[in-house]
Amino acid sequence: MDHNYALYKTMLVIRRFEERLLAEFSAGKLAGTTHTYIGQEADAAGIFHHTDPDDVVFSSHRCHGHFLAYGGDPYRLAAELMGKSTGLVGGRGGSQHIQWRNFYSNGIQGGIVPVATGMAMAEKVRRTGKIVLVFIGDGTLGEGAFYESLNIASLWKLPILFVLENNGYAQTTPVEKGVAGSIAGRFSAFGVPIWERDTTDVLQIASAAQEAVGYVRSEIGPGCLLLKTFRFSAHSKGDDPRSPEELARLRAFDPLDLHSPRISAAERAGAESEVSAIIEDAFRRAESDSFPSLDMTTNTQ
Ligand SMILES: Cc1ncc(C[n+]2csc(CCOP(=O)(O)OP(=O)(O)O)c2C)c(N)n1
Ligand SMILES: [Mg+2]
Repeated sequence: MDHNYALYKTMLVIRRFEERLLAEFSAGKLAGTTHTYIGQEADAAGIFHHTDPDDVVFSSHRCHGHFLAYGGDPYRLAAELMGKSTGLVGGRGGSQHIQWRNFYSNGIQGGIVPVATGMAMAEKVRRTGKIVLVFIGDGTLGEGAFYESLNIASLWKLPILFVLENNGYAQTTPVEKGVAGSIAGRFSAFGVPIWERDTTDVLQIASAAQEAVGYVRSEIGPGCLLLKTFRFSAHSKGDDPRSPEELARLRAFDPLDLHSPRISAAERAGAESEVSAIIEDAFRRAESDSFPSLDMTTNTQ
């Protein structure tokens, strides 16, 4: 598949999945909460364009986009979000706690970082050639375990790529009010090299990811991919202190709009209809599936 088309389609799958998810919530079809990746699609699409299928991934509360770009099935994710037995973890994990192949997510901010660091050590000891990617947000820089992990990862030269997606907010707190000093400085203090990009252009993110992933895989040590991005939707479903004007201004950074001129109008239309069929099928099948048994002693998967 053409490089530009593949990147566009990955971003479109994420965008349409998340839009549909918000619509399902508004229609009262889903319980709990969710955090969507709308606006940040170029990060996941660009990064997973240059990873290996067996690499290990740790994601956070905002995991759907990472999971879909990793190659996860939208139907199994939709079923998980609906609490169905066909979901990724039998409907028990919901939006933030999913697992499939080497993909793991956990909603406790920073909680995944030491676990990911330990997994990187395991991959190094077993000489598998796999690397670990761990995604965190700007608001997670306040978690102490993150710095302990950076220290160990650097000392022991572990194959882990820290991906920091700085979307400017931790829920409703702007980054300037929560993070002192320089973000890059927090990595360089531990001797971790940084690939920093202030763009939502998927091609630029993909090329930075290719370099960073190559460095980490070469067994020299950990790396950091430091990406500036923008979330267009609320933190979860309705909590957004930003004005309509600010949200409108952000649309200039829409990664799909930036990338779409690189493919033809026919390709754009083709991607739209293919993706819309995938999303429709995912949610329709998930909705008709059954809920797991409430008997906790049985394995529902
Ligand atoms: C230890 C912990 N504290 C608080 C929360 C509640 N919480 C969930 S996401 C979030 C903000 C996260 O901000 P950031 O790391 O920037 O990620 P983003 O939501 O912007 O993707 C908060 C406070 C949590 N999940 N875990
Ligand atoms: Mg943030």
